[in-house]
Amino acid sequence: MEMTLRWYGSKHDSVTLEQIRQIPGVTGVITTLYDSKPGEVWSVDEIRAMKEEIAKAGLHVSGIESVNIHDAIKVGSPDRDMYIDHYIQTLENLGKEDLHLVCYNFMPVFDWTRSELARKRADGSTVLAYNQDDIDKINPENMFESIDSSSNGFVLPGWEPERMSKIKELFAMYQDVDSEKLFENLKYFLQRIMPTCDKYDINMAIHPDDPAWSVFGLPRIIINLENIQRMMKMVDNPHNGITFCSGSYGTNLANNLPEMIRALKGRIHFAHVRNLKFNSPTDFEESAHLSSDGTFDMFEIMKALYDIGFEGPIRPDHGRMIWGEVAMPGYGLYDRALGATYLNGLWEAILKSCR
Ligand code: DNO
Repeated sequence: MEMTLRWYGSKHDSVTLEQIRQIPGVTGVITTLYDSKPGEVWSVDEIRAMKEEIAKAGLHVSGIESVNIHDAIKVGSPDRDMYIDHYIQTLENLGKEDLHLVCYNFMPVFDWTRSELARKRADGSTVLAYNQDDIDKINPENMFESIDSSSNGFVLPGWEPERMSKIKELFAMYQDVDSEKLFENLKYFLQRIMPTCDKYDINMAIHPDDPAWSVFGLPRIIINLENIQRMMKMVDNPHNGITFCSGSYGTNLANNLPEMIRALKGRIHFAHVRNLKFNSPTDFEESAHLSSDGTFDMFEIMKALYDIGFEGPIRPDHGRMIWGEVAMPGYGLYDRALGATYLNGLWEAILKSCR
């Protein structure tokens, strides 16, 4: 495995490449073209410039998170083929630039969802948190006003003001899209892109829906082992794989994370590893990565990845806000650096004890 950190680009991230370079054991970054919109073609020049900037800092691009999918593809509207053509062109350009990992998601309207961006914990740190009762009180069509104001002006992906102005339209687009239809549209998309993935050896790594159940009445399908297996079988190609995100699959306590990892051998192309602390099955907060601070046994998760021979990039996932840092919720430097170091420590211990 390779330890990496997600980086939002020099224009948007408070964390610098120089800082990332100084985290022991982190050699790559996971990034994207943050100013591109879903449906746009990424040019070779833009991809090359991104790679060069990162290489100058002594790091490399380990994978793209994300090449986002246009809603037309998710709902299967008549113009989807044009957007899939654009996606294929972007994949080709990434392949030509020797980039071989693409994380994406197939969540309708929103990406990951939390009800609080800065819940205060006993030690004074703040964390992202989710409470179903709070979510149930939100009318998605007014949700921009509903989100808590303690987040220094940051919003979750998918909740940007420019999208919020179109929210009614977005919900209307998904009106006739249930889980079956979403599966069908995902299959159509994957079938069309696989020849390009084969040609350039690009691993597609779908990110789970977070939380792993339907939110605001919208269908969510990438939520458990059964559905992942269905997705892999319907387009049975090793390039059709997943991002194993412990914090997303872990939102549903019925998901046994180490067991899932073992069952998905060969199809996990990327791993997001973090912990959650549950206060009830529908109220959780994003704890420190350490096993004892949350609900998951992080050793067992790393051990399962080791046992399946996982060789892809791992990134510590959302971190707490600590030591007075002001950054995008979940994506500050300090706690993610602690997370990377802890995960590297677990990995070293596993490697040495399994020799
Ligand atoms: C959350 C992230 C997700 C992920 C996308 C992938 O922190 O893991 O936003 O990047 O769902 O497309």
